[in-house]
Amino acid sequence: MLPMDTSTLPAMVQKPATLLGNKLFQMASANDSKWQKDAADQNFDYMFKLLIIGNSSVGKTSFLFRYADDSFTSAFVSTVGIDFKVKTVFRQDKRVKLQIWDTAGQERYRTITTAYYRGAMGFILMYDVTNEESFNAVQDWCTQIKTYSWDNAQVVLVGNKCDLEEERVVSTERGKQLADQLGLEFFETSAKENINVKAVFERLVDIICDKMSESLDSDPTLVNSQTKGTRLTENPNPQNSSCQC
Ligand SMILES: Nc1nc2c(ncn2[C@@H]2O[C@H](COP(=O)(O)OP(=O)(O)O)[C@@H](O)[C@H]2O)c(=O)[nH]1
Ligand SMILES: [Mg+2]
Repeated sequence: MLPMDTSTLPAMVQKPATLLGNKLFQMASANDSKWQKDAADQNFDYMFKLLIIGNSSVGKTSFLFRYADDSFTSAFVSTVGIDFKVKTVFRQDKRVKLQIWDTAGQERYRTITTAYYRGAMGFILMYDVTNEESFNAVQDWCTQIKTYSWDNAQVVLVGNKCDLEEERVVSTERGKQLADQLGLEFFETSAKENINVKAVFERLVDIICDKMSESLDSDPTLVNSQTKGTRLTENPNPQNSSCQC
């Protein structure tokens, strides 16, 4: 059995003071005042770390602000210094705390530090329906997820800016086709008009919860046993990733 490195565990944890998330929680709280504030609310059953990835300017930051704060600004504000936002949702009788990470401009280089992927349980892979290049980059982003994330990470493909119908260059059909090909669920959204934003997060949480129950059904000791915790570590070459790319 490999020694367990809890720093690489996905955030599929129960209360942070308990079980496998303990070390992860302590590490984050040491450096981050936002985290300390939000961590004070320990009234949740699960915490999931989610990432929004995709080319620069597809609308990731806007999407996060729309969901977390219900706000939108048409000014392009380059993402600097924002690490994550926290939001708690109720799904399947569970109070699920979401820690949603934005990419802080790193996406410009199409490579994001592997530390960013560490521990993520879900990804929103976003392109812009008015930008062909962002659509063509989806495959690359998918490969990055497959390479750097936990093998059970769940991914939803999102075509954002669907409010800009006249400027659209990627049809809904092509989006769906690519999603099918990659084995992902698919949504078209508008952070501006608040179309499908909540639906994307809720669906992602649901598929993570379903995946978790499947894992727990097949091995109920998975979450509760520290010794079996090795199975939750990252796998750089996943065999059963939901992402088929
Ligand atoms: N029309 C429209 N514009 C959007 C939408 N989402 C984002 N934008 C705009 O697209 C630009 C880039 O958005 P931003 O969230 O900074 O993209 P990021 O680089 O992926 O974080 C900004 O000018 C936003 O106002 C949307 O759903 N519809
Ligand atoms: Mg941004």
